[in-house]
Amino acid sequence: MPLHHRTCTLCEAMCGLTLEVEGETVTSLRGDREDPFSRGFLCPKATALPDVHADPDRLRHPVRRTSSGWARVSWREALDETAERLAGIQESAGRDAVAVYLGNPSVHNWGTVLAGVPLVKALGTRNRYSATSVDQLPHHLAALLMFGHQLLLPIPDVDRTDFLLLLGANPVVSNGSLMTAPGMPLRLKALRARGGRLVVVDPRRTETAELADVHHFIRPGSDALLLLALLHTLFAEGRVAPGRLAGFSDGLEQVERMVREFPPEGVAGATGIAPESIRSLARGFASAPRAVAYGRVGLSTQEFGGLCQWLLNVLNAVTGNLDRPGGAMFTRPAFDVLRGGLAGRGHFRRRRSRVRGLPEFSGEYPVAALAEEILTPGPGRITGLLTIAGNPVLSTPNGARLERALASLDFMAAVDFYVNETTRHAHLILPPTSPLEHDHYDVVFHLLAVRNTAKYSPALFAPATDARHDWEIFHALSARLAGRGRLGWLRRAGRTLVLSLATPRRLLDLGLRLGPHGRGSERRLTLRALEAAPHGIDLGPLEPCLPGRLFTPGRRIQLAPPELVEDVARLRERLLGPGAVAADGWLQLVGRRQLRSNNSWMHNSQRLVKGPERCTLLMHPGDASARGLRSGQLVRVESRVGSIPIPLEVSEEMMPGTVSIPHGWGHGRPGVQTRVAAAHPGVSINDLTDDQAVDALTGGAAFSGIPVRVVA
Ligand SMILES: Nc1nc2c(c(=O)[nH]1)N[C@H]1C(S)=C(S)[C@@H](COP(=O)(O)OP(=O)(O)OC[C@H]3O[C@@H](n4cnc5c(=O)[nH]c(N)nc54)[C@H](O)[C@@H]3O)O[C@H]1N2
Ligand SMILES: Nc1nc2c(c(=O)[nH]1)N[C@H]1C(S)=C(S)[C@@H](COP(=O)(O)OP(=O)(O)OC[C@H]3O[C@@H](n4cnc5c(=O)[nH]c(N)nc54)[C@H](O)[C@@H]3O)O[C@H]1N2
Ligand code: SF4
Ligand SMILES: [Mo]
Repeated sequence: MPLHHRTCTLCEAMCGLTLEVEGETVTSLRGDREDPFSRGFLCPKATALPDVHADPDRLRHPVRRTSSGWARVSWREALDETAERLAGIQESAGRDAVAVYLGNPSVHNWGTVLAGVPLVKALGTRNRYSATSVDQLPHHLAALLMFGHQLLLPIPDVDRTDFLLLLGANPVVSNGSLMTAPGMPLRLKALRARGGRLVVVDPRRTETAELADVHHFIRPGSDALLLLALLHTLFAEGRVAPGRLAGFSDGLEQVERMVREFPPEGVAGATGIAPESIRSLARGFASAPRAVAYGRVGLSTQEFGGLCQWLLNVLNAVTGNLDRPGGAMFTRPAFDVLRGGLAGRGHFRRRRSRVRGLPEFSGEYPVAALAEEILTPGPGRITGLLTIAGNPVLSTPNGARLERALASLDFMAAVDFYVNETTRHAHLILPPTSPLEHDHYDVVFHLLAVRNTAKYSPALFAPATDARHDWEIFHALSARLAGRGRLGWLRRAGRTLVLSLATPRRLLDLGLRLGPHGRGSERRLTLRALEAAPHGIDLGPLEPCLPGRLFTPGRRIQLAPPELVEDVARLRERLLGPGAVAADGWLQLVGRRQLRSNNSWMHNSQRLVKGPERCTLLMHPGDASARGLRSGQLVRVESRVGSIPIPLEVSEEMMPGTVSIPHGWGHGRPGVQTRVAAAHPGVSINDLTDDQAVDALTGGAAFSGIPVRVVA
């Protein structure tokens, strides 16, 4: 039986898989040992790829919501009606009356990445939203302001470092994020085995913290103070040594002045970390030959997420660890969207959202504003919505309010293959092919990988008759909108011709040829060469590339961008000011991820949900006994916006005063058509998180540290 090799598209790790099939059934799935990057590693979630493909609940043709349930409609009807209704709303109420939301899997699918731009342009709305503002927005802001391009993200060189400082990340479970590195557990063990140090800062003693030399509990939302105190210590003890970076960096003195007022003693109370521990962490980091600090979801989705990602970059830079092996490095992917202006550099605060005045970032508003933009009357109100590969009812703050808003829309369409908590509100659902039915190349994650590699995966199964790929759905909608006068250039150039030329395959081949390993290089990489190497091609370790790769004027690193420096006053006021002490009896809520879940859409695989109930509230024994609560008991958790019942799991893992709930659960809502998930519903943490709690700088959701009460 021929073996099929492909990249797993479920999370960011890009593991190579080897599959065997009989007819339409996958009979075996294992890690591909010959994949030069993942070398056989895979996690239990990979089995969900065949499960999703075979899932009887997966939609295989467009459907319309009717009073008696979902009814099949033809593609022509579904596409015509979607384009007509969206355009109709825009023609009567203005372009911004239609909003679009792009969810996480859209970055794992080359079709949505490459064909999404013309569609969003054809819609021409300012009401663009995505999962970015509940995820990695602060990384893009820091990259834009410091390095001049929103996608020039520094990646921790885990395989060569001697000291890894991890804050608000749990890569043993998540397998890494903005750090594509298949087999993170093995890579962390290898770091320890070569004598390197791993330090984890997290309000929970996570699976990653279990592998660490040192773990520090930290009060949720206070990491920016810790980072300022680390920088303070480095300056105070003369340990600042940016090395060659000094020649092309601005703002070092400003940073020095700014951190003066944050000695470790001044932040110990707010962070919960002792001054001596902060000093010793700073010393260990600065004296390691190669060190890197990295923070992920727990840092990005907090009230000072913007400050955190900036200060992490500064910490790496002032210790000379930016752009050097073993530090934080930049990639040179074979398909380099940073070259030739394919991806815009980005912009910030060009305008503000209508109701709350939250800032745009690169043309998107924060999704925490979506519900109010639908519910608040007046000119510019959203009455039509297109969602693509997302489930914002479960994944964005105050999902219950968003759900009420969705129910009030004049028209909603979704490009998705499940009737989930969000898409059940759509009038029409347009389902794309399954992940095994289309070719794949990681346009995004090669850009974020700890090593330069390239791999092309052909489709495993031919698409079912009458099935459409995401990009075909997008092209069909774009063409219909262009026909109504949108994208004048597209109409003039002949829309069918242009769109039929711009297939993902053609764009990839062109991108590879124009890329750093293409035409102008020795390797002369093409799509055909990739197709001849089914396990993927190794393109070598990350290499220093600054200042050449900077996009700032004069190619200089901006260590102290004014927008970020100004925000320090807000931090000081909020966390060190008089009102900073939490009221008695309140706990701080944080989230967590689980090995056999992937955001909200992996719970319809029986293999992944079996076993004991996983959607539980973790609480420290001291907090449980103070409330007379015990493990296994059903408790009620209440926040400003909502209240949910959930089983309690008492655990020493938690920092006293904090509790944790995994996100992505809550499938008990009526009308959801995922039968396995509905039998293991859990509850949604985002029925507790607050749409009003955002990082005022970026508008990103502040999930970390939501105040809650817990009662029997
Ligand atoms: N409280 C709290 N909330 C969080 C987080 C947290 O840590 N805590 N994490 C946040 C993060 S990091 C993220 S990324 C978001 C995720 O939030 P979202 O992106 O809104 O939601 P997902 O759960 O990823 O939903 C993915 C949907 O895409 C569909 N899908 C899968 N593959 C494809 C495809 O190829 N094409 C199309 N068209 N559809 C597809 C699935 O059927 C599913 O319905 O959640 C965020 N929400
Ligand atoms: N198995 C699995 N893997 C996944 C996903 C999944 O759902 N399941 N989702 C994928 C996605 S979309 C993403 S974005 C990545 C995310 O990847 P990670 O960021 O590595 O994943 P999380 O488990 O959310 O880790 C966040 C950590 O931050 C901690 N934390 C919360 N608040 C704070 C705080 O204020 N300060 C500090 N220092 N820590 C805090 C939490 O306790 C948690 O341990 O994972 C990806 N991989
Ligand atoms: S770690 Fe991520 S990419 Fe690797 S097998 Fe698991 S889900 Fe797939
Ligand atoms: Mo994410």
